[in-house]
Amino acid sequence: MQKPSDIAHEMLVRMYRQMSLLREFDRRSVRLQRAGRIGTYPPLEGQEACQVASTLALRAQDFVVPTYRDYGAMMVHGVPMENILMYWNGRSEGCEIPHDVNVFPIAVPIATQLPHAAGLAWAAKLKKEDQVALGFFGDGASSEGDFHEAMNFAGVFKLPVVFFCENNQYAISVPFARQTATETIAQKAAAYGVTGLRVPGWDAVAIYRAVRDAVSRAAEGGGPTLIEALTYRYGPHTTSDDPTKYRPAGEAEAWRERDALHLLSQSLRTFGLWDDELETALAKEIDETIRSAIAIMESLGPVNPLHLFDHVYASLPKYLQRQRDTLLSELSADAIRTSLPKEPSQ
Ligand SMILES: Cc1ncc(C[n+]2csc(CCOP(=O)(O)OP(=O)(O)O)c2C)c(N)n1
Repeated sequence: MQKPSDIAHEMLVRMYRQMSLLREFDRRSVRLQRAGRIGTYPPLEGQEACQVASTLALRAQDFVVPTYRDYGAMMVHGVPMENILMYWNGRSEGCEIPHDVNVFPIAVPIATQLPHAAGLAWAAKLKKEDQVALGFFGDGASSEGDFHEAMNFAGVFKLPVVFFCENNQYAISVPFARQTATETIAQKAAAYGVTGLRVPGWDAVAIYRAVRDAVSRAAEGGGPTLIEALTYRYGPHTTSDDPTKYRPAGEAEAWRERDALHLLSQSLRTFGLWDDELETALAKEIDETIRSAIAIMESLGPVNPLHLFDHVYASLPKYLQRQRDTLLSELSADAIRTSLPKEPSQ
């Protein structure tokens, strides 16, 4: 890679530091899940550049609209790491976004966040506020109606929104070739009068440039962009599945040969911006950051499953009240009940 003349060196180093933090956070989260210290977890290893470089190209006033795998983007835009751990530990506190942070909560239903991103952009346009929404989605989400509706709406109203597809080649076990008959996802943009482009998901600089340019175009009234980043998740879809059942042997290893983190590290070293001493200091800093986030998450004690019923209705409908009563009696009968906080008397 040539030393970029259009990106500050501090930004390149920041990208590398954030991507390193994210990789280590992800590996430890998988281990926490295996040890029963958090619940099901969707690993992102392989997709660090997609999430970090894209979000670093935003301005603070812009919005990040994530899926369940985009907590890298969420953290870069200001969501504390411990909140992400709390979310995957089943805590409602994990859904809380600090008030001054422009990040939407995690979306688990596929593609529903894309009309939200378009809606945010529409609101910004109507209110004449200089804000762009960056909505993430996977290749699988491009088969959902919500994707097409969001693209159409954004195209018709020329909204300041960037749709960012992390094409990690699989929707759980469904490979890209079974997902769509088109050669790329980026080309679908043409059908909606939207700018479409494809970038290598292993090239953090290319991703940064693509999002930066799309954000300025959107902010200047040039309308939406669909960016497809070619990437790969090295691990399972979530800690609940086994990718060896649906992926050819050696495929993940082949993708590792163009690993985004490794490539960026090599480039920074060639440019004289990184060395072993900085790497050792970074590893120590990352270790402390993650340990502290885990300690905060674990200091909250065991999760109360009855919280499932909180925060949706002011008063529970009868059928949910019945479900809550059933769960409460099952928990009472179970030994686990002894470790739960006492029910407040109503
Ligand atoms: C509306 C809806 N349908 C089905 C599911 C089940 N589901 C969870 S993840 C997933 C695959 C999504 O793949 P993709 O959009 O490529 O994202 P990735 O997980 O690869 O990041 C499916 C079908 C869901 N969560 N929501």
